[in-house]
Amino acid sequence: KNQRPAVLWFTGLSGAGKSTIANLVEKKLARMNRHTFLLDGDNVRHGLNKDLGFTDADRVENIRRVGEVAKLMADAGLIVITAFISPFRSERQMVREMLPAGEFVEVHIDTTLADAEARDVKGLYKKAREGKLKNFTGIDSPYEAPEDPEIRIDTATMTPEEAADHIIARLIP
Ligand code: GGZ
Repeated sequence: KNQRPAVLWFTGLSGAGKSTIANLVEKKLARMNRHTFLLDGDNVRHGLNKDLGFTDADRVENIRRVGEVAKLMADAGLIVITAFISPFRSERQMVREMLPAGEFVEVHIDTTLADAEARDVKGLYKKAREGKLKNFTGIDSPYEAPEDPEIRIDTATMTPEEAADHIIARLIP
């Protein structure tokens, strides 16, 4: 099937639902016979980027490498979906500028810190509050929300299913 390459760049706090929604988007696009690849912490931070932690410099390098891989895959014609916190505006801008105009689609999975912390699926916020986990995004490391993302998902008013459908409708009008 003819498809326009794109990089759907998810950004948002830990626990916002980036991975859940990204997985749904990928599954739905596959059903539409689109060729996709999902890059996330599970397949990148354990392999290509296993030398990197969560200092500011390591996060920037994490995102730089993910951006370069996403670019290669988009050059091969894929719809690439990435699910990383990517907390800094400047690093997301760096990836945007790596790609041909229009290919980078910033998707803000917008949740309040209070909501993410209340859910705390993995208990990481609790650990961060107790000082057992340093440089945790939203606690003692910043999250710079996008000012003008192509797509904004308000997790308080949309289910993951609705979010995925909305993203796909915006991508493939
Ligand atoms: C933020 C951390 C940290 C710290 C471990 N800060 O909710 P999760 O568990 O599954 O997703 C988070 C993931 C974030 O990795 P990214 O590669 O997306 O981050 S970045 O884009 O900033 O490079 C969280 C876990 O790793 N995790 N320590 N200190 N998240």
